[in-house]
Amino acid sequence: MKITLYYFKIPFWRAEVTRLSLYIGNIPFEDYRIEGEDYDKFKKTGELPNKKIAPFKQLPVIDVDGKIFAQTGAIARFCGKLSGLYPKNDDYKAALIDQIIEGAQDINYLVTLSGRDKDAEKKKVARDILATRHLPKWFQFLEDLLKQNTKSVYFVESDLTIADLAIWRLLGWLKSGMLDGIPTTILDNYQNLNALREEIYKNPKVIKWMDEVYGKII
Ligand SMILES: N[C@@H](CCC(=O)N[C@@H](CS)C(=O)NCC(=O)O)C(=O)O
Repeated sequence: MKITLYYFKIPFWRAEVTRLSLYIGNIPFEDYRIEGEDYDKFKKTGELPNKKIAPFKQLPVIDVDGKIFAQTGAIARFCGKLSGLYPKNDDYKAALIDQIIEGAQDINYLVTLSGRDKDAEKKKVARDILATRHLPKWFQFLEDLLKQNTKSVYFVESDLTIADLAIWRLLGWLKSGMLDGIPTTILDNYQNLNALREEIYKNPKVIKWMDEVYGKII
């Protein structure tokens, strides 16, 4: 199977969940990072470097043996099944993982909306609401789900899944300080979310990936 994942040149959760899942599962893939002329062409027309058009003119998109498809969750699930980080024959476990990925989408959407206003004052108000109301509410939902799983620090049963990788990367972005109005202390009160983050940062394959690809822990 020949796999090429197309995404921008950043370690954002939408692509990183799949990149890491494939890497952890020792599944070979091309990690195509769109930049420069590829980026300009993609932005104008939605054309990918393989000459196909991205179905929603958004990334990530994956090419599997010449067939392409998009959407973060669909790609992460497909690759999670290959890498062993998403079940093939356990619909309930799959749904428990799906709800986390869908939750990540909801959180991402709230962040996007809060950054849309061109007016600086209005954007500041939106970010204040995000930091003090929306994110704490969603973090608590995730915290409670982690607490309910008594088998491990992960979201579902005993082992790492794509749900953990997605949230780990999403949270890294939210507490990075890159987002105006979102303090780096935003996660300080969530013991289980922090335990999850620490566990993933200790994963030898995650450490190796970051070292090889980014030359540092991010
Ligand atoms: N629902 C899509 C959203 C993907 C998305 O928003 N991708 C962004 C980059 S993170 C993008 O391609 N933006 C360019 C655009 O929308 O023009 C998914 O789950 O993958």
